[in-house]
Amino acid sequence: MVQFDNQYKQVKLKVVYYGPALGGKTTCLKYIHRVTDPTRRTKLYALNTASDRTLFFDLLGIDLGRVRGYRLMLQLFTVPGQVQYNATRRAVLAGADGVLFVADSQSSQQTANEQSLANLAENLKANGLDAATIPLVFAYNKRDLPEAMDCATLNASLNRRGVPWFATVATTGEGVMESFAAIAEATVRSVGDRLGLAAQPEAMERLLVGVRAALQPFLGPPPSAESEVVIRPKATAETLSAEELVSEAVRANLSMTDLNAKLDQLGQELARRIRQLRAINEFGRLMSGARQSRQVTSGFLDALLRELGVSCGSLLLERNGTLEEVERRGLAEDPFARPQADGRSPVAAVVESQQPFVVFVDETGPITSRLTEELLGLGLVAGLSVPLVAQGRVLGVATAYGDAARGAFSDDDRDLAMGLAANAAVALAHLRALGALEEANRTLEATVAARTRELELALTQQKVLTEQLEARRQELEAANARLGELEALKGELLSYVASAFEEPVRSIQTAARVLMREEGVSEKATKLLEVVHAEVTRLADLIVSTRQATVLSAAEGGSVTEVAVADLMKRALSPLRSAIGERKLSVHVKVAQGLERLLARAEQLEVALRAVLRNAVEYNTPGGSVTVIVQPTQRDGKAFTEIQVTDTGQGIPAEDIPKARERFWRGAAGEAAAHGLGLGLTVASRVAEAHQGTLEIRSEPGRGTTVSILLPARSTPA
Ligand SMILES: Nc1nc2c(ncn2[C@@H]2O[C@H](COP(=O)(O)OP(=O)(O)OP(=O)(O)O)[C@@H](O)[C@H]2O)c(=O)[nH]1
Ligand SMILES: [Mg+2]
Repeated sequence: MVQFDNQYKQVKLKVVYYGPALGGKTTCLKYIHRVTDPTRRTKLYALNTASDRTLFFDLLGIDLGRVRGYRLMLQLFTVPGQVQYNATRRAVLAGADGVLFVADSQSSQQTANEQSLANLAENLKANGLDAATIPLVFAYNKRDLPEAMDCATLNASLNRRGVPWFATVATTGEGVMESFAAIAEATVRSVGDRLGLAAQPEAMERLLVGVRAALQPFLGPPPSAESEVVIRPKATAETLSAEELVSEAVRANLSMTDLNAKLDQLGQELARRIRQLRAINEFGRLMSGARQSRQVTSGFLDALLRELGVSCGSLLLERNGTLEEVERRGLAEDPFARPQADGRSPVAAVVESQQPFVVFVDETGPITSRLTEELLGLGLVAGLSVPLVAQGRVLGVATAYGDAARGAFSDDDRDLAMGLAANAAVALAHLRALGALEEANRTLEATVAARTRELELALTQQKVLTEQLEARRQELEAANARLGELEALKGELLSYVASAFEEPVRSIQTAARVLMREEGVSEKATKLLEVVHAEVTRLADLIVSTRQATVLSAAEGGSVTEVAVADLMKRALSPLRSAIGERKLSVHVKVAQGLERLLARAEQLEVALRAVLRNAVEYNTPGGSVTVIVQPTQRDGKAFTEIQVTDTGQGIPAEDIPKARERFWRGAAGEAAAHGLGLGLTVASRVAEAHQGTLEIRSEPGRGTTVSILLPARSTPA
């Protein structure tokens, strides 16, 4: 009875080795176990007595490859040959899909052979199986013994259905695999028939070719001996007499072996999982060292195909919203990348859903779609597409294709592919981020370089400008110095000319005045003398103004010397004597003790004092007085020497006082009098400042004006 196991996607076919006691059934299974590929078979489960006589049965699983996506697993059972174990034989025979009858060729055993064959027919019937149709093959064993009857005789007496038969020597393995291949093929064919393949001879043939191909490698000389699992019971066969007990034990043992087989499969699956994890890990390690995306894409597809055991596949990466093929192996074109009936390709669906896509085409079934047709046209039956997802974004799709020999992709295959794809996606995302960073760096460097060049240019330009500016400044300074020199020269010349002219002009002025008062001067002469006096007075005023102007232009110049206050007063007042006399003014001079001598620029101070005195004389009222006091004083806690000049003139209105120091200001009275150039107070103020002092003006209109030249106290010699 065919058993479908959906969990492991496999079909189990049960073949029972039947025959007389000691005929060689167990020896056959041991041989098959020994020669088959460990990845193709389970362990050999045996529950035998100490003398190797089968107590219940022996069990061996053989993997024959895939059919319709299911793994084909042949389970080989032996029965105990001893007559008394019939209940066990019947139980073991239940659900058998095929029988291999091991006959003992020795003539002494012919009766036992015949009895066993009859017993087989009975037990098949008891299990609802048809002895006339069940797949059956004969092995005429122990051909090496001298007592062996010839095969024709054995065949004539035993093989009434005319099924395939083989001459075997189980101890050496002769004919064992051939007879096994025959019963395997007969059983698969019978199962195929029952699964509906009878109507599709080509599909059936492909199935059988697969079975033969699976067994072909083992039809050769045997390798060295290998251990099998032997479970030896404590009790002997003789203690188990009750048939019920035997049946019970058989059932228990059947489930035990079934569990053992499952355990074995689990072990194999675990080993497969570990292999997968190793592969994913190893791949992840490789990818972490990748420096170029080509290394990742090519390495990934190669690893995927290698681990899945296929040779065809492709890798598409998402770029600007479309999928571009970057790798392809073993195919002229990629069937999953082509749009299907709904206009969409399977790979596009994978990108959208972020889920894997698995296809298996049953070559024996009807062609259901264009995709199926395309796959079969390329000699492929299975396809598996997985998305490359990193940080929730699909970067691409990888697809692997398998042929009929490889069979369908299992859940394990899908998990493996997803694991590899996740690693590749992370590696690609990492490389892309790295690329973006490098690009940003390059842009930044370029910007910095450009800005640096601009700055360097600006700096060079600025340096040139600074140099030009400095040259201009030096030129200007030189011109200024020359100008200063010329100015000083002019001042000196003017000062010299003015002082040289002063005395003769004063003399002419005095002479003219004296002559005008003389008795007997004709009227005509008096008129001429008045003209002379007026012109000379104007000339004297011009000289004063010129001297003041030269002082003003060189206020900081001149050296400090010791000045006798009495001399200073005399020199300052001397040009004013006639004006004082004319106005009948009285002049008083008071000098505080200790201030008889001052440290000052003598020429300047004389001009300043004369200017102040001149104002005091000219703007005075006739008969008034001019008082000069030289005294120590304090301003803001600092000591000063004050030269104070007070007149009794008309005074300056308060609002005009700030203007009194300005050049050429003469006040309303001054304008009327039109004397000099109005430089007097300006000059006095500049001279005071040149001595680090100041000029103070106080006035009471109608009563008089007081002007003080304040010089720092240190101006007094020690
Ligand atoms: N000379 C020779 N001895 C064989 C051959 N096949 C099996 N034997 C021997 O026959 C004896 C019985 O073989 P088994 O394989 O245990 O027989 P069996 O059919 O399993 O017997 P039960 O389990 O008791 O039914 C063993 O000693 C084997 O070594 C053979 O082809 N030639
Ligand atoms: Mg046995």
